Amino acid sequence: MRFISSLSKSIALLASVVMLVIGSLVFSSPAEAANYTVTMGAGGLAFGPQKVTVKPGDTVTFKNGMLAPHNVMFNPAKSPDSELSKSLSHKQLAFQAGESFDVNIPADAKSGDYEFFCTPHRGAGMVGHLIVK
Ligand SMILES: [Cu+2]
Repeated sequence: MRFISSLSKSIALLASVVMLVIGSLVFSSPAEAANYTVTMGAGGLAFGPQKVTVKPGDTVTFKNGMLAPHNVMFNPAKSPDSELSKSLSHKQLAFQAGESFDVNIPADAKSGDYEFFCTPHRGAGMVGHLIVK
């Protein structure tokens, strides 16, 4: 009986260690969501940087720089997912200095190159790329 009792204690101890290891793996493995900032009107009528690489779950903050107003419209024809392209778009123009808005990349976002532009300055070449890895 004493043997069985100490055996069951050892099993219980082993089980708790296994649970601890599994628990730490589960909670540490998902990469933390990152936040990136893109300036609208960086050194002229341009996004800065013009290319931002993100992972699903990340957030991109678009912030007014110079020569406002700006907005961010994703081009459905130049993206791997036209529906997502539309939902990521921020049609409303930002007029105020330093004004910003966030674009959240959904957890199920399809990877690829999403092209976006600023409506008033598209002709001037204000175009950028969001690369979802
Ligand atoms: Cu603009």
